[in-house]
Amino acid sequence: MRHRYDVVSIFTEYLAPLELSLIGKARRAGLLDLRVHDLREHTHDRHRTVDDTPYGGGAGMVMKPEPWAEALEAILDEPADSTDPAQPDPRPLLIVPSPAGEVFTQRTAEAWAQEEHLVFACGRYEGIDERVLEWAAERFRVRPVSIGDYVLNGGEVAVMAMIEAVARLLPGVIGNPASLVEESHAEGLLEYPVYTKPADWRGREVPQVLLTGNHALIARTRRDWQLRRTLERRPDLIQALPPQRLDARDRTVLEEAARDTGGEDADPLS
Ligand code: 6GU
Repeated sequence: MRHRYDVVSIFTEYLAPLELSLIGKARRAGLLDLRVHDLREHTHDRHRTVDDTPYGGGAGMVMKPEPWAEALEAILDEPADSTDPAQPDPRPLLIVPSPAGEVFTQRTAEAWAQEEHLVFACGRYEGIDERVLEWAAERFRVRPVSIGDYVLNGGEVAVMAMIEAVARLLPGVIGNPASLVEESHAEGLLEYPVYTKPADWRGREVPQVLLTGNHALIARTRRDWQLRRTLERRPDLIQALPPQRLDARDRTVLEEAARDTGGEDADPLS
């Protein structure tokens, strides 16, 4: 499948880094058809106005509906060069970055990597007139999405994060697909710490188990490190693990770690 991503923004220069690195390479290789569109091309006044004051009052400006409708219609009128008959709903996904959206996770990235056509509507100011989202729902599957609980000035930086997370999952974009399998969040745990040469660096030695050549022991030790690190930094991820993902040894490691880190009466599995 050839993937098509359209991004609409009033700051198209913000998206310039999408020319670089793996994403840029995927574009040049023809795996990814990524088009960036300037919302102001769809204004018709001398000042190329995209915003106006909010009805009902309040701080800031709201993005006007007309340029958005025109920009989105123009995208729909530029058809993708292939249509996958396996896609159950031919309406493209319209992703509206917003701190008021559902939170984007690795699961979201995995689902979007299966989609042929993604459209990103980057809002600025206080957001886009809500009627645009209602209108768009007849033509797109509309998804307001946040990248976390903090506020950015606009959707562009969030869209770059989302496109990078999704595009690296497309077949052929990453040189070594094995590296996708065991990475952070794929298995619900954070990654284990990694080390390279020299074995002794400024008096700090690499954990000796990594030099044993005992691959089973190394794998088990790395799993212990993942469990301890996740419990320490992201206890919410431990709570969310389906119980069948933990073997007896995993439970022992977590119980010991919970005991060692002051969480005296905290049972990580309860
Ligand atoms: Cl997707 N957009 C904006 N403007 N702020 C955010 C965000 C998105 N996600 C978190 N904060």
